[in-house]
Amino acid sequence: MPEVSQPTRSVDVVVVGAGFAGVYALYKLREIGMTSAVFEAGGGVGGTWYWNRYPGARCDIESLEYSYQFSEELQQEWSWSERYSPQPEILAYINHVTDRFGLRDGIQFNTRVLDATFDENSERWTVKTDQGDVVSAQFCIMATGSLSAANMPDIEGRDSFDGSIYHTARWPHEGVDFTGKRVGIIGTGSSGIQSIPLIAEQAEHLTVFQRTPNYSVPAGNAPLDPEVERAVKADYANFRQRQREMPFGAFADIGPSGGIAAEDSAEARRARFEYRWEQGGLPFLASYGDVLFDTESNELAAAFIREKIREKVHDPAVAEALAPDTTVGCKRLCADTGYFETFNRPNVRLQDLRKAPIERITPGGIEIGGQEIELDAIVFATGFDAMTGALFAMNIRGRANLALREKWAAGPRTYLGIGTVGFPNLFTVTGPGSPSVLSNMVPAIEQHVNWIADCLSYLRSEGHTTIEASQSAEDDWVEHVNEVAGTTLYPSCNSWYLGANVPGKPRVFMPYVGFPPYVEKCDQVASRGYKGFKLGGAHD
Ligand code: NA7
Repeated sequence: MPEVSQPTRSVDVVVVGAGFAGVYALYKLREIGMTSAVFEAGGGVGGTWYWNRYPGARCDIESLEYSYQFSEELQQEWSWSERYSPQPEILAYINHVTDRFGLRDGIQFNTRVLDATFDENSERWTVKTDQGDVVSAQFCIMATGSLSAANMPDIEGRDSFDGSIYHTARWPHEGVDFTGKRVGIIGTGSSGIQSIPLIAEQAEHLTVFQRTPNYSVPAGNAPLDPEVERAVKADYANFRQRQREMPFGAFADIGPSGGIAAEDSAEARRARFEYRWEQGGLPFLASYGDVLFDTESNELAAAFIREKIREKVHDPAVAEALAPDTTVGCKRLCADTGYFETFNRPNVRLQDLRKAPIERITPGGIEIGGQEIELDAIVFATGFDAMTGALFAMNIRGRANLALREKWAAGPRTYLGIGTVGFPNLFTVTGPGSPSVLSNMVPAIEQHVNWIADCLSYLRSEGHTTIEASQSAEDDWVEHVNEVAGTTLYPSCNSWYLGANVPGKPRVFMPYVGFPPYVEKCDQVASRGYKGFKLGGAHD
């Protein structure tokens, strides 16, 4: 007999997670007069910005854009100090928002949701936590984040290491002092590329274990120009509108993109790439309109970055090892501050794992080719089980006791990235099948939470008790997401967008490419009475 626990509490909505999505969901639920229970595994708000406290952690979207827009007062009163915000400032911001809108008392911290089960008779979810809560709710909002389940590779001997082991996504709150230490860092994605220059400055010696070299463009971070801030704040609504019209919902003022790289003259192309390089960060991918779509244009952009790497890195052999040969932008492009230059330091060594992989971790370090590299500390900058990891960490069961993990065993299947067949009244914020990580996350979160709140109000006013994606809408949406991804170069490398970084994970492109049209599609679905969803209750 399965253990039956009686709910200790009954609410309209359970929200899982108190990052940017969960905090705003709580705000909206209160606004529409719905009761809620919000559970957060961390000891505070912030989600990814609560956990990722590694040195150099910083957003790759500009501060004035990576922020909420639901309150004009909030937009006006908050001041960012840098063009790209460092993690402590983003964490301070989300804490400010939580307190300014009186939301903290609605969140239960240090509480991990273990289980969410839908009962077809009562049409309610029962949610259980590791703190013994058993809550009955009509709806569940999974605000669990796209990058929250850390990927910790199971390397032989890991537990035998005598020194300290860290993961960038679980960084100690008190910080780490690497002074006098021999440090090894595994991983050269965004977290590695941001932290390596700072760890190198502090450690006695740093060995960088690189499996795949990565493209990175200097972020061009700087103190936020007060003139820029004044201009944006003078007409924030217009700025947000420009931002909404951009392909990734960000970089409102980077200037026109477009054109075909291969058709420009070599001089004009160099000038265009140089301009974007100087501009810094992700806008480099907007050098031409076809960089993410056409192999030849992509290779021209990639070759430009490789040339820059060769200019920066003094040792030609190290420069070659650092120069990627894959599609640029296929893995998320990194934005760095002094990354490649770090390899000119005498205390930094690059260990190219393509030549010889890690054999094992030993009590004294990392063994490669029968040789031990002696280390006092190992940093795993090995990323996340992205987009589905945090959902699968819970036991989510829908109709007929179907587990979400089973339903998505061959890859996530959703309608609009918001709902999935067999799991009525369960919403995913920026879930797989929505633009999520291929858009500016905070506005994407607001758009989803607004849509969900409007939907809940509609269901209530029309007397519906359930909402569930229809099979045909879900099938069509999954096909559409795959079709659009197939027109791009995204599926051409082993990225976390595809789940390729986690052994055994099905290789399926998870985010939806197409931010501005997506918002229109969501609005159309809502305005047509939630077309593609089955609404139950009122007229059944
Ligand atoms: P990423 O981008 O997934 O990078 C993880 C890095 O760790 C990447 O270089 C991986 O190499 C490497 N990795 C992962 N597993 C291993 C093993 N077993 N051995 C050696 N190297 C390994 O994660 P980040 O945290 O840097 O960034 C994630 C996102 O956060 C980023 O895109 C921004 O959106 C913010 P691989 O490339 O798989 O060969």
